[in-house]
Amino acid sequence: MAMLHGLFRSALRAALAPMVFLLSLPCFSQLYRADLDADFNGDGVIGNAMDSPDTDFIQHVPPGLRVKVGKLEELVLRLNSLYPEEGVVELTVVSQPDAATYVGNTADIPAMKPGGGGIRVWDSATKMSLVLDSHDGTLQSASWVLAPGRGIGNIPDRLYAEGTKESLAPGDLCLLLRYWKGKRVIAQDEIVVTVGNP
Ligand SMILES: [Ca+2]
Ligand SMILES: [Ca+2]
Repeated sequence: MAMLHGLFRSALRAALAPMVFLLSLPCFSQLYRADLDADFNGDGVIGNAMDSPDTDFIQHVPPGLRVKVGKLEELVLRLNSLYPEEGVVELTVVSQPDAATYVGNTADIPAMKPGGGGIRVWDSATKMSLVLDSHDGTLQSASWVLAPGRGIGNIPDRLYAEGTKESLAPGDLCLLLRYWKGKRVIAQDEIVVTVGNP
């Protein structure tokens, strides 16, 4: 009986192997993708070889992105979706001493009293419209609903983070980009942020 069991498991593994291989290919693993990037190494360029791809830890480990009080740092949002007119894309800021532990969070994050550094996130380099404010409970999260005629192309591909309050500890801010489908996060990325004085 045990031998039959083993044979069945081996046969099942062999049958599923091509499917697992296909799903691991970049073209399939990118069906849903949420990527948040910035100039982590401070060379003025976003996305060069020295910047972190998603798999690198530089953006997830304090100090992460360094932002100065009163200065803007460009953020790049990249989203891919098999169904670009379904779901909700959400950007949330957390200001807490343990902000870096929010990396990988897939639960709802309630508005909370800020306990770390401060940032605002603007829609443009000219600060036309405020998207997030870590120290305003009504602006700690922003979301974009995807619907027919309002797909991923309507979500900003660039935003601008401005330091408003110096960090109390490295990485006490976290920006979370999450792509929800129903109650499930299907793609996400995060940036840990430290605010310093100029
Ligand atoms: Ca990234
Ligand atoms: Ca760079």
